[in-house]
Amino acid sequence: MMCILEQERAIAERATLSGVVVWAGPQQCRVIRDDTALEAEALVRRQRPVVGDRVRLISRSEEVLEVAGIEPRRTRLSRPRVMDAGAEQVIVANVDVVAVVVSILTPPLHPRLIDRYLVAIQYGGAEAALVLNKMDLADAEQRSAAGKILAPYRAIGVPFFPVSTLTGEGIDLLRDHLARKTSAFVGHSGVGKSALVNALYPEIGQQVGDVWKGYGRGTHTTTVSDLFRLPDGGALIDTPGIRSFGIWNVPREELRNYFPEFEECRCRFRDCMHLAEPGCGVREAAESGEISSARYDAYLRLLE
Ligand SMILES: Nc1nc2c(ncn2[C@@H]2O[C@H](COP(=O)(O)OP(=O)(O)O)[C@@H](O)[C@H]2O)c(=O)[nH]1
Ligand SMILES: [Mg+2]
Ligand SMILES: [Zn+2]
Repeated sequence: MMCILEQERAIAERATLSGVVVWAGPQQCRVIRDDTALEAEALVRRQRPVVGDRVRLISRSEEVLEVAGIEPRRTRLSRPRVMDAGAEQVIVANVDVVAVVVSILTPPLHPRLIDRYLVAIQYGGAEAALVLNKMDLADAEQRSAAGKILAPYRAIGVPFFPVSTLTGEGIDLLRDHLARKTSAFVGHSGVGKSALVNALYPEIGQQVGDVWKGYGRGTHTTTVSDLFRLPDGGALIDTPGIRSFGIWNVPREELRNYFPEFEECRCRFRDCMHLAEPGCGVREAAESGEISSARYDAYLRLLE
């Protein structure tokens, strides 16, 4: 019989095994530790590990590893659960950059999704980037129309990358921006998130084939997030396409903080919600075109 102290020490020793979650299923996850992929059961009370999480593992038996705990998340991207809007769904954890991917055509550009993502990204503590893919499909006129639609995001300083995975346009600049960081690609299905991973790091396509063989997963449609480690120490996370993206947990009075352009309007009311208050500087700036009225409308819609 081990005394309690010995038992605790043994558990502590076993629990020092830790790593990063690269794939998370409903009850299991895959954790990379050094260069080894480990399968672990993930039944942590209430909190489920997600891709990007650092977890501590414990061996429950000779063969079975179990997630014993999740390290506090440095950043996160969350949304309300689809089937249970009162609960949080963390999409990725501990990313430096969340790159919102849209395509210039097919599917058409929907900037309102970008507004929601930007709020959630800032709220979760990561940096945002905006990737406009499939530039090869667009003529000069379509390019300039997209440029106008996306101008408000450039105006607030979101790094912007027009790219084509087909021609390679803009891919080097994007790779430089993401170098040595952990980044996640998010956006609608079909915009080219998985194609981007391949265009940025063709050798990862190889990794997909090698590492994930035998797990019975489709090769092309991403149904869960995957984390790919990069040769430079960074990582890329490919996420499944989403139909809708809602804001999780941002209090109404805080929403305005995630629209950086409002600060420049110098609304003279300190606690202004920038709604219908007479003399509101933000409203006036939106009416005069000093800030984007589409962004202001997006704010109003999110407040509702
Ligand atoms: N024309 C064009 N098609 C692209 C480009 N990038 C991806 N695609 C196509 O868009 C479709 C969806 O790409 P995929 O990477 O699966 O999108 P995801 O759902 O966001 O991961 C595929 O048929 C790709 O071949 C691009 O730069 N130009
Ligand atoms: Mg995909
Ligand atoms: Zn105001």
